[in-house]
Amino acid sequence: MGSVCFSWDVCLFFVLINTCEVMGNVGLADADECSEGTDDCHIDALCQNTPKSFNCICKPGYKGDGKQCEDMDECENEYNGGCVHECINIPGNYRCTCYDGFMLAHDGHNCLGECAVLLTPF
Ligand SMILES: [Ca+2]
Repeated sequence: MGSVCFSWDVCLFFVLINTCEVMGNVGLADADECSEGTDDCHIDALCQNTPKSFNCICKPGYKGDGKQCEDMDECENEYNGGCVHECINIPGNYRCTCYDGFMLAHDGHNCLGECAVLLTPF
């Protein structure tokens, strides 16, 4: 049985093709930076693997470009975060609280007065 190669030139040609294919595959192979932990997303960002790259997206409640994310202060706006009484900013979220004697409604924003107590004559 003779060699597969008929001449050195042909042999070299196939070696080059193979090398190119191997290198090409390495170049095209996608590394999942997110699962490898080589991404540089912020701790409060979500890493999203894409072909040849990855995206960093700030988690809900955070603002930024993904490399830098900071908590949004939902209470800072003119609507007081939509809270009827008090708004408390917390990392990645916010919550409403009510003055003494009031209960937070199921919608998490309104406050329900205790009518029974308020209407009781002295
Ligand atoms: Ca917040």
